[in-house]
Amino acid sequence: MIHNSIVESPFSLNILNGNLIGGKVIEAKKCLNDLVGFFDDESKRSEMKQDELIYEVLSLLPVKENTEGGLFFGRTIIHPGKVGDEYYMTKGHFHSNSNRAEYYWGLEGEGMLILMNRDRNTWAERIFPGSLHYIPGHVAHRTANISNIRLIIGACWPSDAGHDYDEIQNKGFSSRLMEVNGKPQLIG
Ligand code: PAN
Ligand code: ZN
Repeated sequence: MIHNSIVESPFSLNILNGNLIGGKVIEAKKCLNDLVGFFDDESKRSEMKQDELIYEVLSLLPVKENTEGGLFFGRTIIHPGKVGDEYYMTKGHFHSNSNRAEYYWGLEGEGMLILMNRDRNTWAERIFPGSLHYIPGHVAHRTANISNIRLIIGACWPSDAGHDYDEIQNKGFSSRLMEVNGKPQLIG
């Protein structure tokens, strides 16, 4: 039993790049071949190098998935690049427990947080080192890298949020973030 003693936290965070150490940290990597159908130009995506790494996620899970009242903490790196004119991005999801909110913040690089509500209205917020984003419940979220370097973001979400990819997998977001005349623009 811990009684009246000073203990070290089992977790540590590299504040510069979001690397997480300690506890149960799981890693997920997504390559181009994991993203079939997510980009506008599927034929271009299918002609590209399929094992190119697009994004990688570290998630710190101090409690079991679905625990009510717990919090998870994550770090996502989105590598720079485009499929045609569309920036590399995460799949995007609603939370399975749809009303669960989330915080994102920018650590490195420049990007866009693309948000879509249940009425399929889409908008975006610029991500930069120090930017802080509150994602309300019932809002789908994905991040796109609009810079030439890695985009690194941190995230914190409830342990009973869950991830629901179905609507995005089937219908996408109502707008896509494309490069138009060298600048990011929401199209659609
Ligand atoms: C994030 C995302 C992470 C990867 O941790 O899961 O950035 O994006 P996809 O899950 O859409 O592939 C989060 O929003 N958690 O809830
Ligand atoms: Zn989320």
